[in-house]
Amino acid sequence: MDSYLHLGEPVDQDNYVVCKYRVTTDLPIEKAAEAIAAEQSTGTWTGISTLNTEIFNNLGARVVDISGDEIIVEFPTDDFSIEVGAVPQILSVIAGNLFGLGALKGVRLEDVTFPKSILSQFKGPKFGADGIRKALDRPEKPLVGTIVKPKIGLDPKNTAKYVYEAGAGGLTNSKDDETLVDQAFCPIEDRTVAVAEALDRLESEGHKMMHAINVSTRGDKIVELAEKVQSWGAREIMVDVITCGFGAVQALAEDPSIKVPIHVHRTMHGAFTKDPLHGIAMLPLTKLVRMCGGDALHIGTLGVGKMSGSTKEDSNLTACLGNDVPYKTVMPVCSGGVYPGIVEAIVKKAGFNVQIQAGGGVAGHPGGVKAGAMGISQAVDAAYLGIPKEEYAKDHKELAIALETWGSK
Ligand code: RUB
Repeated sequence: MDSYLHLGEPVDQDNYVVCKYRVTTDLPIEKAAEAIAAEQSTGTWTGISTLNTEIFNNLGARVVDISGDEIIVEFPTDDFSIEVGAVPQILSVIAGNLFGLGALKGVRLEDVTFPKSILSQFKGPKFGADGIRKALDRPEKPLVGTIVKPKIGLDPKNTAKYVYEAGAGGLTNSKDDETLVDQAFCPIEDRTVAVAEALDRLESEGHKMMHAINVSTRGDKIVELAEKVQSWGAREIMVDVITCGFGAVQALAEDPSIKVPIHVHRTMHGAFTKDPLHGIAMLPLTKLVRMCGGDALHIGTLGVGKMSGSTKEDSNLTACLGNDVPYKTVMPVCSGGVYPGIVEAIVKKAGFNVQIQAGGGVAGHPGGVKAGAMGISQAVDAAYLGIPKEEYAKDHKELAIALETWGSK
């Protein structure tokens, strides 16, 4: 049987799923790379009598490059299900047992690229960034949103009041937080109806806004819940993709009865994205969310806000907005410890085609939610106009107070 090592051979993006891993090991890295390729394709810890040359040559993974602690492993497309678009089996191949291999001290999936034959199995977003902008009548400026805070505890009436004040203060978006779905203190139907009334009132006052109702629940109930929430007036739904699964996003996005955008939260991702030497980087997750049909996705604050993350998230911007895949774009959501004083820095890194989003950075404003919304909207306007925030704050007191309260970067 030949080796899994095919070093120096050209990477075959057309017929293989190509993965980049970062490997930490005391073994010679070639050995570690072979162990990964074997475990994730046709091998195991020892030779086996049942593996013949034909299986090995047709389905064996190939290590095509080793540079320092980074290896490139490509998997034949025949290693993957032929059923129409199935992320679970893809992840079992590219991000499965390898994380537990005793031979490795650490291994991190840094990136993955799929051939057209697999990309074509997925439909991507129904709306995408452009569809969300069209619905909000906001063609160019960054979207600006909030997360209702406290993340749990407000009743439907006060949730709707928060949303109305946020919209009246100029925000384009708001959302449930990741832990709010259908608790007794805020039943999802009552919340959805109350928020819908607030959004209708804002629209009658000339302000278009979306609020994402969190429908994260068990797989066999999530489409039904989303249909109900839509019938109660929701203009956007939210799914926690890691806790619900990529299949949940895909089921909602591909269901013709769901006619509102899907805001994708990524809570729990930190369990495997945070360690730079072990786990899965955000980039593969971002690519899978776009394939499955998320219309907006949290990608962090490009190293500026509260959630740790390097500027490698810039690659997540490309994965959301790039034209290298046959799908609509995904609205990148920059959130997590955001406040007006860091909006300029985020927009400088991310550009205008993003959704800037703040919870504490709105609800924590000394003037209350509406003033907080005005403050961050003013920060976004300043960044869009290219006016330094300190300058813009001279004529915009809510921004001035926010800069005084939280400072700036
Ligand atoms: C942010 C918030 C979100 C985080 C999640 O609230 O509630 O859950 O954005 O992090 P606040 P990420 O603005 O008060 O920090 O967006 O990185 O997934």
